[in-house]
Amino acid sequence: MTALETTPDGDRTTARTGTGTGVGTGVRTGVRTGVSNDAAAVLGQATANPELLDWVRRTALLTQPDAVVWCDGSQEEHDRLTAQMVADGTLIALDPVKRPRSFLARSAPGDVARVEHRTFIASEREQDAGPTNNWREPAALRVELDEAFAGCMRGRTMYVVPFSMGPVGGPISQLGVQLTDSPYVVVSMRVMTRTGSAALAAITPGTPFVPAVHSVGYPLVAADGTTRPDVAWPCNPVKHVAHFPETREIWSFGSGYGGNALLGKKCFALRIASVMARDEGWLAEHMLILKVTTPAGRVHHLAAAFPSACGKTNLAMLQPSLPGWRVETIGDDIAWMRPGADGRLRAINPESGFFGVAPGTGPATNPVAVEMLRENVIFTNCALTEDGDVWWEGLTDEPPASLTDWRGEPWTPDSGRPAAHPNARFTVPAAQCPSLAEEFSDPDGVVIDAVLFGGRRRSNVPLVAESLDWGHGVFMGATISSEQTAAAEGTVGRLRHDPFAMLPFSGYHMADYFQHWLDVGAKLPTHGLPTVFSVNWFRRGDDGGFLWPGFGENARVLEWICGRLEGSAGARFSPLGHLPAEGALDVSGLDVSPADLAELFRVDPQAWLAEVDLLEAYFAGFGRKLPAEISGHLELLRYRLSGA
Ligand code: OXD
Ligand code: MN
Repeated sequence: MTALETTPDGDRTTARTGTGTGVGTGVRTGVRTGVSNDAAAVLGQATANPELLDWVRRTALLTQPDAVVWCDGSQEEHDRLTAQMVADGTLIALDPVKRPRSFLARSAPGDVARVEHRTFIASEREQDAGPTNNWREPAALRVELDEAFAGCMRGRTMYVVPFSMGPVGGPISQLGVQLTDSPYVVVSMRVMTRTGSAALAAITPGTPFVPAVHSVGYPLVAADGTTRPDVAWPCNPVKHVAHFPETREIWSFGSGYGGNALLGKKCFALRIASVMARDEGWLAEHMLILKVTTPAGRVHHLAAAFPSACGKTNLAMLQPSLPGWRVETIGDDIAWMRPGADGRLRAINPESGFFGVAPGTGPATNPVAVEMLRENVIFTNCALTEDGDVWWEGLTDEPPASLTDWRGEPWTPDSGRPAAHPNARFTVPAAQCPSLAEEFSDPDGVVIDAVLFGGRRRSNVPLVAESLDWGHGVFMGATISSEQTAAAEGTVGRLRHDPFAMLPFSGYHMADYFQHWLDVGAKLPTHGLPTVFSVNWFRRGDDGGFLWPGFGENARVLEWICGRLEGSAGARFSPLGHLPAEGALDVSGLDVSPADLAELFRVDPQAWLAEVDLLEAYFAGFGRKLPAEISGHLELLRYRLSGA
């Protein structure tokens, strides 16, 4: 049997033929003309796990790399790969004094972001993917993938990257192995996950791991043996980011960028993990995690979901404007939360690095990140300065007089186009974050006291509101939205709903996902339930300006939230939940007028009744699967608004 054949049920993860028991040490093997059946039997084995070996062998037979390299996650390996990429033109080494041990990559202009329209959930049943995912029939998708992957690594090396999401062996952690033909992905995975020998050693026979296959889809040798030179950023115009929830597999083809290619992140830690979490009674969420210490020394942990591009990394690294308050970072993007033995939800950040958006990150918006990015960073699609450093819009008020832009073209402030791509990124180890909490590495995670749901709303949604109970909190998560287009003043604009900020990331039907949140809450004892809040930093006044200063001043909202957790902060009832009582939100010293403050919390029943109609229409798209409790909360909201 060759790798091109699959088992009758198409399950590539099932071990069929152990390929030996020898334990090697990252040996480079393979033959120039591709991995033959014989060569595959000696694929530089670094593990004695027959299932893992068999899957690596079968993938190599399918993709036909010249060589297979087992990655050990060492510094030596990182240095070798980065030096090779500098020599090949994939990376530019930045000035060793200005930005020590840091590199700039420029992607192909057609490969700059996640490709949601090419992201597939291939569950056995269409109804398990739901209306918000691109469903593909698994057998048909496997045929497409087999065609795309056949020979796609010819002329390249296939790297085997074992990794752990979360501390290796931790009770909330999970294991995976990514096969990739991109050395850029290998070095990025080393930052973003715990890669290497410890993860590999943990994948003993029978231990579940998520198999993730990735190719940039740019073979250097064609089937007929003709060759072509490599390019700085190989990729393919046709892209597939495919997930098989039942077999917990990931196959990604054609892109080298971000969430398309660093498969531990969105593909594993959200889409596949959300399915694991549904099946096993935990939560895999698109949430940052914060540790907040009050002036009295009380510690609270908060998890917060915001749609992409709402400043999650800034909030995760918030520097409180209020004296005596301390905010520390545990995660900026993903939280895995499991009920602990004491019935409380405990969370880890499964990642080990930050893959943040560079533009907009500057001394005023996120001084912690600016400090964090001083060394050991892989920048992608930022601009290059004349003295070998990087720049992006927002890093300094004044742009440099002359730059090389993200495409490699000369740029000046008069060029009339951004110097960095708007989705330019930094990839940096979490350990370098000056505000990192020591609990970041605790395998048992932290107890989550509060969950925050936020959108980017210019109207209607108050600065902060506390849910009435868990079900109402789940309703708040289900109703996160952002205005798609600028709203006419005082009216509700076209809303893009992004429930739980998971719209592109839930690996299963969104209505089942709501039900799962309700179920998790129903199983937790009352003392284990975090309190749920909704927040909105983006409300605007009549003049179109933001009503709330945001950034470090968001600490004032955290202060009220912590006060509610401790039972000391006052609240008043509103149709949307509990709002801060008169004077309970500290705005002293802020340039927020009493009128603006009132506007930040104004609940306009007419505008809200219109929004309830929009929500009802949105929820109707989930059909019969929408939990009755969610539609019940919509009706209760309508009722409360009618009486307001
Ligand atoms: C991200 C995203 O990159 O949410 O984190 O898009
Ligand atoms: Mn994200």
